[in-house]
Amino acid sequence: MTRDELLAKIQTQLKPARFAHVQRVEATAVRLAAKYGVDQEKASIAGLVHDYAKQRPDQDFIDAIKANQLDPDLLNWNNAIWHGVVGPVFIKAELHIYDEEILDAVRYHTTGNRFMTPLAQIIYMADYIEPGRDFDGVEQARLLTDQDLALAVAYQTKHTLAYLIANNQPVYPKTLATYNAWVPQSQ
Ligand code: DGI
Ligand code: FE
Ligand code: FE
Ligand code: FE
Repeated sequence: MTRDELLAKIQTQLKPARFAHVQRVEATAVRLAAKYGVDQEKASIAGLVHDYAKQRPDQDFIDAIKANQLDPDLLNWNNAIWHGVVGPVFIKAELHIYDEEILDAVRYHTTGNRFMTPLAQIIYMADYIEPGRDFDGVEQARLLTDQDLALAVAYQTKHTLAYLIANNQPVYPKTLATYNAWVPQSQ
């Protein structure tokens, strides 16, 4: 599939604002890949597909979790978690992308993971700092991402966890595992 064909398929799944976001994540991820010696084509594809499943009905995810015998605890969560963790089911079936490093970058883009390849770290950060993002701390996150990817991953993970706790949100266990793996050792 060419990039234009991939873009056209993604566009059918996403509203315009979300489609614009994934293209900014792609551009940010390709830039970071060049800087950090990561495969730029993988960064492009992972950036474009990371939110592919973001606007699907909940029932699609419930069906996919059952049909693929994924962790039944996933049924206790929602789209915020599903679109990353379960998204690769749809990316494989509909976009025919099977590269496990790309699929892992999608799986980990929301919660992070104990182990993340440089590609997964880049997608995690590109999603957080793409030029359309505007929140307290985003400038610091942008500076850190250009200086030290691991410190940037730790920064995002800490701030996301603090945000969830401040807002009485449930913390997905993998988000906490990401915190434990990346934050204490970053000091
Ligand atoms: O899909 P995006 O909006 O580009 O960004 P994302 O996939 O990084 O985040 C989606 C949402 O998930 C965002 O509102 C933060 C939220 N989130 C991240 N970790 C957790 C979480 N929500 C809950 N409840 N628990 C988590 O551990
Ligand atoms: Fe997302
Ligand atoms: Fe994110
Ligand atoms: Fe995103």
